[in-house]
Amino acid sequence: MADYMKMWKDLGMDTDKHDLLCEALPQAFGDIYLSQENRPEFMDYFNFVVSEIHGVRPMELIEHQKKGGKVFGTFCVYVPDEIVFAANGIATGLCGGSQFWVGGGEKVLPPNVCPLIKASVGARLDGTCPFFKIADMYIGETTCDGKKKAWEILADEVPLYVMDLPQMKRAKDINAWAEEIKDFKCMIEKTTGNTITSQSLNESIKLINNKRKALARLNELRKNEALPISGSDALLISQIAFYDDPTRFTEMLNKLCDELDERVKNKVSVFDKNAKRILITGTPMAIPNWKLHNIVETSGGAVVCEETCTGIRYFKNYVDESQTTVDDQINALADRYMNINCACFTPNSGRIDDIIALCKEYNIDGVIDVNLKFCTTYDIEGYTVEKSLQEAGIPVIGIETDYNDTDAQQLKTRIGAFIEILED
Ligand code: BJ8
Repeated sequence: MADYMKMWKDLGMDTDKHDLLCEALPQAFGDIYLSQENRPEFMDYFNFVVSEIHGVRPMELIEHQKKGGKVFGTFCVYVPDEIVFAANGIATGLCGGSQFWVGGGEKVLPPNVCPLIKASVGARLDGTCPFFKIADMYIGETTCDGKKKAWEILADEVPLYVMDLPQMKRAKDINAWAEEIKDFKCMIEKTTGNTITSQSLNESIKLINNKRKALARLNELRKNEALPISGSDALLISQIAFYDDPTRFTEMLNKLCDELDERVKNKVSVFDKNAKRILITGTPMAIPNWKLHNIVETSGGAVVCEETCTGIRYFKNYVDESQTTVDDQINALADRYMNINCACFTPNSGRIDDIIALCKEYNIDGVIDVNLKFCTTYDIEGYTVEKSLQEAGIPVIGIETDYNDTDAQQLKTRIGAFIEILED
């Protein structure tokens, strides 16, 4: 990594503590990623983005601020990035995915809170992540109880705006979400000093749709029998999508997909033909949480699809680009976003339908339903997920884990045994 020490110091980060993270990350990345065989050449771009994770993009965000632009940190795929970009702001994902930050979160949160929340709070309080320092404002949302209460703690640190997400999907809830997006638009306009027009919103809708289309293209390629890319690499790309510049990311991902098209034509696979095709469903895997994919893919499995917010839920469905007034565009945004099936909603049968459909589309041999410890909504919904899959005759295993590596060996044994029993 180049020398970004001055930038980190200027941001008020705890650079001594941050050095420990900078030492650990390349090792973990090397062990999990660079040790894979036959990776696509174009993964070099994504390797570079990770190797400079606390350098290149933070610098760009600071440059944007120097020109008067604002940066908004988000924690959930329901927050419409389109509104932020339409006001010449930048939205960047902030969810913490490392055990490194959990201790910092536990200083103010009870231990029985999900690690994603603890890591996100810890990254801010410990001053060990530039993204958390750079963001002018955090955008929270009323999804799970843990997040809702964590916003109150983070609000002492940084301006924090909370979007009130309905928890059902009746027509009146979709209307309520459209109203909430309108309020969000007003706040973003006020904070950035820029007016959102139908033209600027149309451009940002296309910008984010194009990112979704590139991610969908990548995932289409994973339906092939010869798998041109590993699930670990696909997860990494999805994680990077949350913070990289969207135009550059889309361009680079499409270039990678061109290479993968060639691989498919030539039947180049990164897995042995006997590898079992696994779908992962459940809680999101924020960067650098690569644990489960690595375990699966070193135990005879190939992850070919993720029904998670760092997978299909992030990019499925596009916003209608044909609307010409801001009000109609906001209704189109509300329609698209309320199509996401998070366990925070009740009922959430759309998610079960999605999982069953994905099993067919991706020719899945078995499903791993993963839950981050203390995530109550996904944990409880796991009962219905597993029951529905069993009724459909699809093998499934439920896993609960966190960011700690202490259960890695035990998980390896359980997942290895599960993959072993899957039929050819
Ligand atoms: S749309 S999954 S990104 S809320 S923080 S719910 S793991 S206890 S992240 Fe999420 Fe939006 Fe839903 Fe997706 Fe559970 Fe932890 Fe809560 Fe979490």
